[in-house]
Amino acid sequence: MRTVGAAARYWPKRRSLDGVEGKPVGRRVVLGMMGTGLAGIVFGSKAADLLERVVAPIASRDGTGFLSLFPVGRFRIYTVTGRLHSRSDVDYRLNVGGFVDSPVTLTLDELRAMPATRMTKDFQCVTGWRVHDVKWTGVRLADLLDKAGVKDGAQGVRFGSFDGVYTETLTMDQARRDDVIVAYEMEGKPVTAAHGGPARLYVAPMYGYKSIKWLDMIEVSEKEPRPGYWEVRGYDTHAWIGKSNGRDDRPV
Ligand SMILES: Nc1nc2c(c(=O)[nH]1)N[C@H]1C(S)=C(S)[C@@H](COP(=O)(O)O)O[C@H]1N2
Ligand SMILES: [Mo]
Repeated sequence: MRTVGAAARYWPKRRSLDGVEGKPVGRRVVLGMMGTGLAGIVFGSKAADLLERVVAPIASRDGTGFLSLFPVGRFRIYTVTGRLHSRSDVDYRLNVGGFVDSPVTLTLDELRAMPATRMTKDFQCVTGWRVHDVKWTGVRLADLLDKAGVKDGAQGVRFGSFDGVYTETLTMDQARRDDVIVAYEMEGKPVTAAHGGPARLYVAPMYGYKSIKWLDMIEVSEKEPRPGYWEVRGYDTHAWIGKSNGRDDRPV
């Protein structure tokens, strides 16, 4: 497909990695995907026209390869697929498996029935924007790992998204921290589709790219897990805020 006009900025040629097609996508296709993804979920079908005029100019890469669709409140919305993804609360399932004694599949109700953790903490993207004092509610990842029973010697945890593309990883020590949760509420409300609901990861001490959206798979690995989506593209796997990616200016 030929790339038209400004679309080249949004979709620069990428190396093909993880089976992801690296083809640039034409403007019409991008808008088509946004029409389905955004208009359907966020605004209702009538907004498709408006989106063509409003979202296209807002969507931009900020020089680091991140595609920001549009700002929502104090956040920017990121999605590497170029569209939003949604799953109803009823259809949502979270699989916890891999190198564990008893793999579990949780519904959203079952996740919500587990002991909840609340915290108010910043969210910071490695590209520089930071949202102060976000209220998070969710379940400690450690509690989910305990539920499935991690086998001795497990090295790390790998995460998958129902966007079908994005992945992330943590070491077992990182995964067991108190400030790493599977979040189902942000700012006192269910995590929206734009923010990766019904449930996303929130890794408080690390840059935003660790906080995978549309989380549906937690897989314990016996070996050191492979780096995630942005990490194979050059970002640090250990993404400590202020102490990674060449940034030491913003300590937590
Ligand atoms: N599935 C998925 N998760 C993702 C991303 C993404 O593109 N896809 N972007 C990451 C990055 S770089 C950031 S900064 C945050 C942005 O979260 P927000 O879109 O809720 O602001 O999500 C992270 N998790
Ligand atoms: Mo980010």
